[in-house]
Amino acid sequence: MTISEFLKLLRSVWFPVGAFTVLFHLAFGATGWASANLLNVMNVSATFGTASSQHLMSVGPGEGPHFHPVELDRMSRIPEVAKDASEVPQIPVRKTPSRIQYHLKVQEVIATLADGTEYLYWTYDRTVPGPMLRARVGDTIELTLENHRTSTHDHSIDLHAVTGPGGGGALTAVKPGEKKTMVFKALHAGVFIYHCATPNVPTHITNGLYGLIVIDPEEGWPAVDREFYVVQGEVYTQGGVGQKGFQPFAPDKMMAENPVYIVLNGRVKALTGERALQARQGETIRIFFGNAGVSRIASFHIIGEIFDKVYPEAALNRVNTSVQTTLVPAGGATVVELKLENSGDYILLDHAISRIDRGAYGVLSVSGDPVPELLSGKKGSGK
Ligand SMILES: [Cu+2]
Repeated sequence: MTISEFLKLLRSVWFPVGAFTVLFHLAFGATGWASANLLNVMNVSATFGTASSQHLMSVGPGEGPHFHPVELDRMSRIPEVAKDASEVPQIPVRKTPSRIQYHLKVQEVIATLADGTEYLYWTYDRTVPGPMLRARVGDTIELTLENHRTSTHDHSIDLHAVTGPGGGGALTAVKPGEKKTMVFKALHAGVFIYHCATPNVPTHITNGLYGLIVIDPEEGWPAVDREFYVVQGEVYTQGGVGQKGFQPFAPDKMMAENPVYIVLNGRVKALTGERALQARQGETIRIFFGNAGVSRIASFHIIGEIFDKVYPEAALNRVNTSVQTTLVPAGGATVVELKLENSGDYILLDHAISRIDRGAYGVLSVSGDPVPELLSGKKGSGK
């Protein structure tokens, strides 16, 4: 064998393995997503399928998008998966950092997605989004992640508030029935998405494994009367919008970035009726708003209101004033503050407004009296 033949042979062996290893480590860090071993990475470049599961062609890290037939009788059903927007933890303003403990449990559950439509959600603590976590900048957070024994998949958590490989994803990778604890320090104040980082990552996120962690600045936030917690997410079902019955996950629609539903707090109408955001005229409110993606950018807007303040991308060094609509990237968040001068119902939505027909809306209900100086006239008879 000549030297050039030897080098050729070496390249042919090294390239598929070595190049993938290098790219994978560059993209995700040596330990991030470490549970996705190299064999998995290489296997996904082939399409394969069985009667029980179908994997899509993928060049992503780890297992490709796929779904398993759901054994409906074996999964737990819960009456409500939507997170109540008023469930915002409050922590006192402190002069010094502290140590905070959180315990989250991943559980896969069947719940209502829309009227007459059910979906198998993967949840942190049985709600979508998962609980809002909160700490102060400089705090040390001890986070335990537990995976319910009935889970059909491994799970994990990557918090965008973490500084370190994978955002903690590899340190919290748990098999069904396991739990693991990681400790991290919050270096940056702001509002950060957290999500499952177990391959196939977009599948785990879109199924419901996401939420927000708020890291309060040292001096705290400006005083408001109420705070709310809203996260936009996408759901990819095999049936089209409004199709009744249990709807399995549709990996092909996710790959095509064509969500069937786009929802606020987990399901269609999660923030309407008795579950609307409730406030009183004259109050000032703050909304922590996140976008879990997995494909679309959100254009957050409240019909009939103007954001007095927006912290763009939830960055705290800059405040924009008098904003109508603010962009929230996939995997990002924003903070808006507004004084409620008038009363009535205000629709919050993604103002890529065709999405309201996919569920991307909720209601802010403000009790009080109409203010004719702000808006007056006679309702028309038209529809
Ligand atoms: Cu997961």
